[in-house]
Amino acid sequence: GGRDFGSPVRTNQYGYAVHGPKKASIVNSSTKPVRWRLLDASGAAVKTGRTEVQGTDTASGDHVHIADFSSVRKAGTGYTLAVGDASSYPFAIADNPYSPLRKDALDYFYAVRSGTPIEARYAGDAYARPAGHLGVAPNKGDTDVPCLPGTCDYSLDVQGGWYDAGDQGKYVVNGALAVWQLMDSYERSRGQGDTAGLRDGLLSIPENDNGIPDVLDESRWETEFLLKTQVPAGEPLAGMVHHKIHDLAWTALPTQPEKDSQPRYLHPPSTAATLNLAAAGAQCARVWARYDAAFARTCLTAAKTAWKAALARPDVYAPSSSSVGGGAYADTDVTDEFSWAATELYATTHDRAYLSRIDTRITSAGFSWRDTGALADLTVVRLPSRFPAPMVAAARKRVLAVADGFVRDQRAQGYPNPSLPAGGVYVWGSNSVTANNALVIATAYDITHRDVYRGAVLESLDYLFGRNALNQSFVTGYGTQASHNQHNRIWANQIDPKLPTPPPGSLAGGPDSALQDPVAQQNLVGCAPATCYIDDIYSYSTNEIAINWNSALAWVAGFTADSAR
Ligand code: 9MR
Repeated sequence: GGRDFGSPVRTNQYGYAVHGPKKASIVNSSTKPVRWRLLDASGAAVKTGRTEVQGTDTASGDHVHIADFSSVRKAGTGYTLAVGDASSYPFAIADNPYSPLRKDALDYFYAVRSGTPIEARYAGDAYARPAGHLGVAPNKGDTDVPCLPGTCDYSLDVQGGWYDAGDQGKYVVNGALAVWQLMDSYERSRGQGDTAGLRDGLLSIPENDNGIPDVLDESRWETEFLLKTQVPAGEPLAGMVHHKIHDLAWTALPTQPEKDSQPRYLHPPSTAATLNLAAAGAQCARVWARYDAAFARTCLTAAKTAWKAALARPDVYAPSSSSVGGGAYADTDVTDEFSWAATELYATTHDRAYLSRIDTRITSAGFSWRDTGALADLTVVRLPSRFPAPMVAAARKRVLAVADGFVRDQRAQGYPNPSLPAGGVYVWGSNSVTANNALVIATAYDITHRDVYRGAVLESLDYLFGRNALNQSFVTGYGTQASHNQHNRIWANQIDPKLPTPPPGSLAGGPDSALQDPVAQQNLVGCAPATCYIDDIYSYSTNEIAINWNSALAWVAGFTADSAR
C-alpha cells in the first residue's frame, strides 16, 4: 500500500467514441451516490449527474463509483470529469478514436523487425536504426545459426522476423500466435466487409504501395522467418520446427540489435513449435492465395510437413529450464496446439483427415501463446463457410457463452477489465489477457451485432487507457499518464535520455501479482493484484513490450475502428 495514484477520478485518458459508452470509475468511500460534472475544454459544465455506487473492487480493494455520461455525443478534446475538488485527466470524445491506434499498434511490428534497416522515412528519425542480426560484426546471428552444442550438426539461416519483446530472441510459439492475430484481423475485416483494415497504404512500411493489404505484408515478414525454422529434409527430425533462437546470455539494457555480439543458437525442435508452424502456415496459405499463389503454396507445404512431423513426434517438449539468454516458452500439453493446427489446416484444405483432430473448445480461460485451444472455435466462427454448419452453430454458441461471461466479469468490477481471474491473480502479460478477451467479445459482436458487445470492447479499452486502479494508460503516446519506460533494449529512454521511448502504440505487459522481477519485488510488496505494476524499464514482469501483446491490441483497435459509426 501507500502508493499514490493521483486523482480518484479515472477515465479513459485517450478518448471515448461518440457512439459508445462513456463511463468513469471514481474511488470514493461514500455509500451514497455523489455528484459529477463533465466539463468541456473551457471549463464549462456540459452535463452533471450522480454516480452509481459500484462497491468494493476485489482486484484493487478500491471502493468505486461509476459515472455514466454516455448520452454526451458532442465530439471534442480537453473534456474532464470532476467530482468534488478532484478532476480526471483530460480526454477526447471522437467519432472514431481508435483509427490512429490501429495504425500505431500495427506499425509497432515494423519497428521491431530484425534483419533489415529500419528506415527513417517509415519509422521516423527517432526509430531509424541499422539492420540487426545479419551476421555483420559484431553480430554473430542470424544468417548462419548453429544448434545448441550437441543438439544437431547443421546451421540455418533464420534472419528476419520480429524481435519477441524487450529481448531480441525469436520464439516460434509466440511468433505464430502474434502472426495469427494479424492474419485473423485481416480475415475478420474481409468476412465483415470492412475495408479500412484491408488498405494498402494503411501503414508506414516499405510494402505500403504494392497493392497488398499492409496488415498481410507485415504478417509475411514474420511468416518468412517462421518458415526458416523448420528442420530441413534429410535430417533426422525433418519437418519439426526449432522452438526458438536467441543469445547465449541475456544482453545488457540498452543493446542496439546491430551491436549484439552474443553468439546465438537454435534450440531443439518442439512439437508445440511444429504445430504452431502448421497452424500459421495453413492460415498463410489461405490468406495469400489471392495475392501470391507461390508463397501460399510454400506455406501450405511447410504446414502439412509440420503436421506430419508432429504426428510422428507428438510429445517433444521444450524444457522450462531453458531461460538463460531468452525465455523458455515451455508447454507440456500440446493437445490444444494439435486441435488449433487441425482447424487451420481443415479451413484451408477441406481435407477431412483434419476434422477428427479438432477437439478443443473455447472456455472462460481464453487463449494465450501457451493455450491455443480456443483458437479452433474462433477460426470456425471467423470462417463459417469453410466448416460444416453444425460445427459453426456449436462454435458460435460457445463463443457467445464465453463472451457473456467476460462481459459479466467486466460488469462485476469497479474497473472494466473483461478478465476476473480466479483468486484475483494477475498474470505476467495481464494486459494481453484483457485484449484477448476483448477479441472474444468482439467476435460475439460480429455474430450478433448486439451493442452490448461493442460497448464491452470499448470499455475494455477504457481499462487499458487509464480507467483502472493505477490511473495509468498502458499504451505509449495515448493519455496523459501513459507507460513509456517499457522493458526493452532498443528504446531505453529511461536509461539513456538520448534514446527515444518505445513508439506510440506500444502496449505494456501490465499488472502481474506474482512479483517476478527484482524491481517489482522492491517496489510492489503487498500490492493489490490490479496495482502490481510499475512503469520502470527494469520491471520485465510487469512492464515489457511483446509482439503477442501488441498483436492483441492491434486486433482490438482494428475492430473498434471498423465498427465505429
Ligand atoms: O509472455 C510470457 C509469459 O506468459 C511467461 O509467464 C513469462 C515467463 O516465462 O515469459 C513471457 O514471455 C517472455 C519471454 O519468456 C521472453 N521474451 C519476453 C517475453 C515477454 O515478457
